[in-house]
Amino acid sequence: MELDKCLELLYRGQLLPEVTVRALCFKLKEMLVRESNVVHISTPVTVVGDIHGQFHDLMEIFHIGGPAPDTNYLFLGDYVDRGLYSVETIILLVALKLRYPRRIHLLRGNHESRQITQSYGFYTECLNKYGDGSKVWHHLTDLFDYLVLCCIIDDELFCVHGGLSPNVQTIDQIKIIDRFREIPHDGAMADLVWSDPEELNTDSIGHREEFYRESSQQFQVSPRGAGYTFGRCVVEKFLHTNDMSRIYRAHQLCNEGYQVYFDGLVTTVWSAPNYCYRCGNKASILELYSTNEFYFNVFEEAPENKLLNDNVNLLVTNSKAIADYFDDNVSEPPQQENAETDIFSDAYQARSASSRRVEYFL
Ligand SMILES: [Mn+2]
Repeated sequence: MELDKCLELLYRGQLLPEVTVRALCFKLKEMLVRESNVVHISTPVTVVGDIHGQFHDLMEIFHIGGPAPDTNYLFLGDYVDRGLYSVETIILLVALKLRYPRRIHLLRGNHESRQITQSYGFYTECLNKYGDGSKVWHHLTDLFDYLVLCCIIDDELFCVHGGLSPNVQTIDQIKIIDRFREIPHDGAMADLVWSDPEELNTDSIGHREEFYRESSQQFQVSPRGAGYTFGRCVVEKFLHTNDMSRIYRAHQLCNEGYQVYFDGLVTTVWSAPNYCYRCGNKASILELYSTNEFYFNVFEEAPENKLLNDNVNLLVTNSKAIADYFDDNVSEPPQQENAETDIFSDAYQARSASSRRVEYFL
């Protein structure tokens, strides 16, 4: 299928046939295998944080940020899981990367992983939209192994999904990681996609807590169970060692759409408004015009999500309605009835996905 024809269908939120998805993934792997773990790009570029399958909000991003390829985009990862349209979201981004390889850049997030996607919705969504026998999830998760880990803008802005690692002092150490694999549980590659900055709460610090202050600025075990939290000292040392000025990353929900740490040395960009259709947060994209000129373009959820919410609310408040709505001859054991009121459960996502009509186009 012609790439432009694919894009036309994908922009409308339609699914491509499995054979086309396989071909797109194969082509993109061919392209990405030649890329370094760390790609270098220049401003102007618009930086996008987590999307998590919120396809309508991705459309909103192109609306407010400008369409590709008129606007250059750097996506910081976490395209899949949580939202209801991970498949549509990731395949559109794959096609855009193939069509405009120098204007679209896709980093790997911690959710671009076989293990994580089996727990947070993407695996189930693939099976529900393409059928139990389909290999779409395999094609896409195999592709994830090829995504690059970091990006450097104008030789001084370091971009990564999560953050820094005690195993990484220099950019060259990132460049020698063997990234063509599942995200490991620990080590440099895991830390880059899992870690978080942690700002010291100066209000609560007294002289007796000097020891705490010192240690909290170093790497600490992360409450996430993977990666580390890291403080200002770690950031300053990394930036100085590598002659860079700032770090941009995603990976953490921000109520205002972005969050600035350490007087601007680290910034989180979050691009999933009303995350999971219930968090009520704003989202942003970061428009970088040059190294020191930028604008956080803050936005709220797409109107289509509101309709989705209304449906979800209606459904979760009326179990009879759920039964009728999902009247698709799938009998569920009664003990699972509670699961469907949690719209984030795999059971709910599976039923929701299977209730939508899947259309195939050649
Ligand atoms: Mn993440």
